[in-house]
Amino acid sequence: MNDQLTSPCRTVTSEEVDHLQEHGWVKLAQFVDPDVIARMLDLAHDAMGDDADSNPIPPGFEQAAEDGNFGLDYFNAHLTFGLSNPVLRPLLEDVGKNAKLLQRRAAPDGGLLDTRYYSDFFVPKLPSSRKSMHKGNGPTAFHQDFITFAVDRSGGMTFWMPLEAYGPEAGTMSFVSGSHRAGVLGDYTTYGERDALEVFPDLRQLELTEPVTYEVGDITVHTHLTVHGAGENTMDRPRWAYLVVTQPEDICWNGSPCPNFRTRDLRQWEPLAGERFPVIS
Ligand SMILES: O=C(O)CCC(=O)C(=O)O
Repeated sequence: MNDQLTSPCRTVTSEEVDHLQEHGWVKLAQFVDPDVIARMLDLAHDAMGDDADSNPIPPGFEQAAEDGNFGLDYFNAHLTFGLSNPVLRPLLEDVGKNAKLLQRRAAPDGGLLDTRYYSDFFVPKLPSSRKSMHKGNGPTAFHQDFITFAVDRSGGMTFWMPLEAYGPEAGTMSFVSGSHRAGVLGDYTTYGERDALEVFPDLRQLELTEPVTYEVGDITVHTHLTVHGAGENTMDRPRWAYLVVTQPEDICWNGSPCPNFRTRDLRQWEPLAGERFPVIS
């Protein structure tokens, strides 16, 4: 394997950019070099164990984990801070360049607006048949991401990268095509036992895609206004995936508490910039 993988991703086509703009999501076939995916899978195993459930439980939450009350239903999220990792950094830089094309927002001074890094995570979905320490073994209820990220404007996107070939049995992504034009639909925690399709039945007028089948190197990208979900992982092993979240260059904090970044030293409406949120396009 080449130690200096300087170009882990190909460039998106204009058809792919149009698809994202029209439907709010796009599948990018063979977007990431499979060698890079193999290295990412190794990193994920190192960080989370072969069962994707062996990453440490934060101090003070051990009993909650024993009782099944720690973590999210959707996946076991592990923040990766990939910009400091030699495998992930070149990938994040390629993601940034492509995010700029997919975002396709004109900059005030001409050209296309740049994109910023916001966060990256390993997000294995654990087998639904087994009890786990971090939960993460349920379906991903249909939801929108926007309000969860505590930012003041739309334009953000998530690059969803499976680390192996998966089909629907793994709990792969489905999208409500065109839902990115439906406005802001609230935080998923306000839906109780329901999901966005139940709370906003108008969404049922739109096309719901089948769960996507991914070969190694295929990924999907969705905007933070696009409603999406995934089924349970019915396999007897983890569904390994990696997420990169990008934001438009002029993004600001909206002032609300957020688990994704430290807000202590920020002021409301202040740009999310500097070393924590670098421009990557
Ligand atoms: O990985 C999943 O099942 C869900 C991912 C998701 O909700 C997201 O990328 O916003």
